[in-house]
Amino acid sequence: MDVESLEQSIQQDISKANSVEALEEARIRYLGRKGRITALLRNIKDVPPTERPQIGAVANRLKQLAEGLLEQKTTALRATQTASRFYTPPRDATLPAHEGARGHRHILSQTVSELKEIFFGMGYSLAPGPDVELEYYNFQALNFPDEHPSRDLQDTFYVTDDILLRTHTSPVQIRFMENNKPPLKIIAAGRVYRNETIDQSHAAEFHQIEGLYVDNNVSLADLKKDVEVFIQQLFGAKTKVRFRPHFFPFTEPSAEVDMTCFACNGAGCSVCGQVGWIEIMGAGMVHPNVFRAVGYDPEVYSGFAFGLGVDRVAMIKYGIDDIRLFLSNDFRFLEQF
Ligand code: FA5
Repeated sequence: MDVESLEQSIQQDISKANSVEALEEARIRYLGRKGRITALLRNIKDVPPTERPQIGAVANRLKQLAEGLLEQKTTALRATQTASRFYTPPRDATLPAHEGARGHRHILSQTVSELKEIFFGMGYSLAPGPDVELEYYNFQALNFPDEHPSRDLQDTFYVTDDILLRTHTSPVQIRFMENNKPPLKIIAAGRVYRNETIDQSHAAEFHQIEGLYVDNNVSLADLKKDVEVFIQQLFGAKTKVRFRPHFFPFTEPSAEVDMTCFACNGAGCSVCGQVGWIEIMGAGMVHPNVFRAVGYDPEVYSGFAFGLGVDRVAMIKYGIDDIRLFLSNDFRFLEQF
C-alpha cells in the first residue's frame, strides 16, 4: 500500500470539496463503510502479526488526519454559507436610479387648478356646493318656473322628485348669496351631470366653473372685461372675445361667449367649423328674480354670472378632439399630460 499517495489524495479531496455535499462524498470515500481507510483498518487481521502494530498505527494516523481535515473544512464551509446569506453585492452609486411608476394629476384637475389660479388673481374666492342638489337650488331659485320647458334645456338625473344630480354649478350662486351679503366675488368649481346623448363634444358628466360678482353698480361692461381678461390670460393677449345674445332663465340679458379659434386665429378651419370662433361659456346679468329668491333688493344690487365648461377648455387648450377620452382611464392618453 502506498501510504504517501493515500495521504495526498485525502488532503486534496478534502481541500477541493467546496460544498457540504462534496465534503460528505469525500468522507464516505475514506471513512465510509466501504471507505479506503476503513478497509485498511478492517484488513489488519489479514497481515502477519509482526506488521500489525505498524499498519495499525498508519491507518489510525490517516483516520485522524481525515477526521481533523473534515472537521476543519466543515467549519469553514458553514462560515462562508452563513456569511453569504447576509451578503449583498456592492452597490454602484453612480448608476442612474430606477424610475418607478409614478402617478400624476389628471389633466382635468390640472386644468381646474390653472383656471382657479387665474380667477384668484382677479380677486375671486372659492365657494363650495354639493353635487347632489335640491331641485330648489338647481332650478326653482334660479328662476326656472315649475313645468317650464326651460328645464328641458338640461336633461336631469333625478334621485327623488326634489333631489337631483346638479346639472350646472349655478346652484352654488344661490347657496352663497343666501348666507352672505354683497359685495361678493366668487367662483364655484366641480362636476355636473346631464342625461345627455354622449358624443365627441358632449359628456353626461363634465366640469364647470361658475363665476358670480354682485355689488352696487355692476354692469355688462364689467362682465365683458372680466371674461376678456380671463380668456386672454388663458389663451394669450391676441385672443378676441364676442358675446352672442342667448337665453338663460337666471340672467337677463344673457349671452354665449365665443373666443377666436386658437387653431386658425379667426380665419376659419376644421376645428371651429370654418366660423373662426369657438363657444366657451354662458354668461349674463343676474336676473332680478334670482336676487329676490335670496332676499337681495334688485333695485340696490346688480351682478353678473358666467359658467364655463372645463372639459371644453381643456380640449381647446390641448387639442383633444374627443371629450370621452377624459374619463376613459386609458393610460396612453393620460400619460401625455
Ligand atoms: C349653463 O350650464 C349655465 N349654468 C351657464 C351660466 C352660468 C350662464 C351663469 C349664465 C350665468 P350651458 O348649458 O350652456 O350653461 O353650459 C355651460 C358650458 O358647459 C357650455 O358652454 C359648455 O362649455 C359646457 N357644456 C354644456 N354641456 C356640456 C356637455 N354635455 N359636455 C361637456 N360640456 C358641456
